[in-house]
Amino acid sequence: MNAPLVRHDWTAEKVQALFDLPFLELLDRARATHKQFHDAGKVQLATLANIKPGGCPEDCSYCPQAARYKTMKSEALLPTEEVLRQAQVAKDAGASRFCMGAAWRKVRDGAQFDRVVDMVEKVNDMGIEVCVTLGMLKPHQIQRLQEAGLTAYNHNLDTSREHYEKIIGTRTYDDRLDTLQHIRDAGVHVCAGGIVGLGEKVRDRAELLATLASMNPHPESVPINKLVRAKGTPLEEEPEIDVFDYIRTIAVARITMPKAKVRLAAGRRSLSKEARVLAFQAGANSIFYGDKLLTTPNPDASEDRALMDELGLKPMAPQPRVPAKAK
Ligand code: SAM
Ligand code: DTB
Ligand code: SF4
Repeated sequence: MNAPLVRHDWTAEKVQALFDLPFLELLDRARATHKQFHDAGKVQLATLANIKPGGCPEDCSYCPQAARYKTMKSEALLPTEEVLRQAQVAKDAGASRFCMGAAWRKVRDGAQFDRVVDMVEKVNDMGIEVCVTLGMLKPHQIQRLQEAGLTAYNHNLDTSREHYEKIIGTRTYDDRLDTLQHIRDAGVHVCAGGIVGLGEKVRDRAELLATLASMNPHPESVPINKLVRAKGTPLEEEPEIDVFDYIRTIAVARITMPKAKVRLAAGRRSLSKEARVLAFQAGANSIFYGDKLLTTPNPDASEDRALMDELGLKPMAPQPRVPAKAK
């Protein structure tokens, strides 16, 4: 077995070759990489909060928060006190990262963004990592979030460039890449991953991971979502993918981006206990923790704690990019 290395010269062909490995061989390589670069006894627990639910003008075919599918009502930006209350609950439950999501196409300067910047500062002052996902943004906007103490910004590429246009028509792959570059340039950690089960081919998964793994440096976290087939969205009836195909994607993300936190993200509820264990074995070292994702259910926190106890896995301690301000 070749020694695992951090490389940035990945091509879709080289990544596809990993997907083509016999399953157990792939798992062995991913586990070896995981153990070389991480404490394999630790899992990052990241709790999600939907701070601005629904009403999004985009047409992402998978997303129940797109206004056009009339799947839910649009709600206002949550009051800051409510968000801070949720962050405290997450911290007390053992989460090391608090991720706030808004169903926005892009960030607009103004009172609402000012409030999000304030939330970031206050959550960071609680001594936990803070992440937001607010859609596309410009350099001066990520700069403000950076100064407020933001640890990471989540912005997913979702799939390959080619498959992307079958899933989203209201923005381009290059729009996504531009935002990722602004995040990197501002010195905020990049959280970027994708979704499997969008009707894509294995080749599309290889292209997505090759794009992420060609970045230098690699994204610090890589969420691998399994499509949650939300009622009322165009992908509601999309066939469920084979669980091993999902695990393979995690393993390949681990091998190609050895230092990243690879997150077993949306769709975990559809996995058996055994499949969740396989995902950890394939190199996942982060999960969304808490009973709800943004609009859909996640495994109960108590169920996750029980599984972690059974496997001897411990939660990672928070490592905010900016230390909390002294009171
Ligand atoms: N509006 C912002 C954006 O799109 O960047 C932030 C929130 S959006 C809900 C964050 C990510 O959640 C999407 O990029 C997508 O990868 C993921 N996501 C949304 N709906 C999903 C679903 N039904 N199943 C799996 N992942 C989903
Ligand atoms: C990510 O990659 N997955 C999260 C988070 N980043 C923001 C969102 C998953 C959403 C799943 C569908 C829902 O609950 O609405
Ligand atoms: Fe809007 Fe984000 Fe949902 Fe797309 S994924 S519809 S941008 S909230």
